Amino acid sequence: MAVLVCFLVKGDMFIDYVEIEVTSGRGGDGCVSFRREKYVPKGGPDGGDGGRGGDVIIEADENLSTLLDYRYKPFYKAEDGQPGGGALKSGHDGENIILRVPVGTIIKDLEKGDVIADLDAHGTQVVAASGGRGGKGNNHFKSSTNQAPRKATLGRPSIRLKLALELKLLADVGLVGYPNAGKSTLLARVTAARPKIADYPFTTLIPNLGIVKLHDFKTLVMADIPGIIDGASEGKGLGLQFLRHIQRTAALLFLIDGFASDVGAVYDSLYRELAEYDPDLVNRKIVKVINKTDIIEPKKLKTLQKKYPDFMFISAVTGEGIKELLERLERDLAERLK
Ligand SMILES: Nc1nc2c(ncn2[C@@H]2O[C@H](COP(=O)(O)OP(=O)(O)OP(=O)(O)O)[C@@H](O)[C@H]2O)c(=O)[nH]1
Ligand SMILES: [Mg+2]
Repeated sequence: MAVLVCFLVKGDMFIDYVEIEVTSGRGGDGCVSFRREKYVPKGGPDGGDGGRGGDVIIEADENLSTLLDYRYKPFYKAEDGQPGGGALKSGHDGENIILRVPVGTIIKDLEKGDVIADLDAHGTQVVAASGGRGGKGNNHFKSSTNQAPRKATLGRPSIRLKLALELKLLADVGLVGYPNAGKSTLLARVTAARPKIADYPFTTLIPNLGIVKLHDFKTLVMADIPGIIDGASEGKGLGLQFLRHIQRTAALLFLIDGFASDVGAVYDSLYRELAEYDPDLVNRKIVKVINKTDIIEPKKLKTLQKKYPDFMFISAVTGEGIKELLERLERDLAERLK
């Protein structure tokens, strides 16, 4: 896991969605042939069967971290089966092809809109397009009334599919918050990731991952995603498309700018947007955090702390409260981090 994420964080390009076209192999045709031997004028039928076409298989591989390669090479075809031959010779089966994708890749049939597979463990496979069966040789069609059948069947056709490959990041904790709340600053503070940080909304346009080092060499993966605003579930701002990256995190960290005029209202609206997108999202550990304590007047800070006893208070810039926050995450995720 650690290797996978390091690569992602360091890579300058992050590809999480590609469309490809795959074609399975066609089945080889059955053969029409008759035995020819010396002194046997009318040999029986000996046409062999066609070979099976190759499958297109997709397999999750923990050594991969991006779908980048598929962007450069979007077409894949498995080998066709060979036709059958005389003397009952079967045609060779076409070779399967195996496309390797990172663990956490979801495969969709673009035409039907169905999810074909959700490859969430190393080594899991799906046959995306099966090869065509081989045709039968005329040997199969011999009967008492027809000793010399001229019939054989054709191999079954190949299957061509347009697929979408979509990679969900596998993170333990997802940061959610309004733009400018300080999510990327927090990620940079607690991990080696260096996301772009700036004093304007929507600085983060693609998700960033970082590894947080905890006690006893334990680590957790934190995902920083673009800011969410009111109405995001109806497509406002950058919309909620990035939420799919935190669909599998064990915990969500709601980060709220302590300067917000109404911290409670910000929390409620973030919660609502997420619940509208997917009720399951808010059905997990939620850690509520107020950021930027360094620029909140001490008196106002005290009032906030009293008013929101279930929130943690931090400054991603000075590091205040960060140790406690990490300890809290370690406790909350103890089961998962074992
Ligand atoms: N004073 C102070 N400023 C902070 C703190 N955390 C973040 N900031 C500032 O707030 C601004 C926004 O920070 P970012 O980390 O880019 O915010 P973000 O939530 O990632 O924003 P988006 O990517 O746009 O969603 C930057 O100018 C940061 O320097 C903090 O604890 N204290
Ligand atoms: Mg950001």
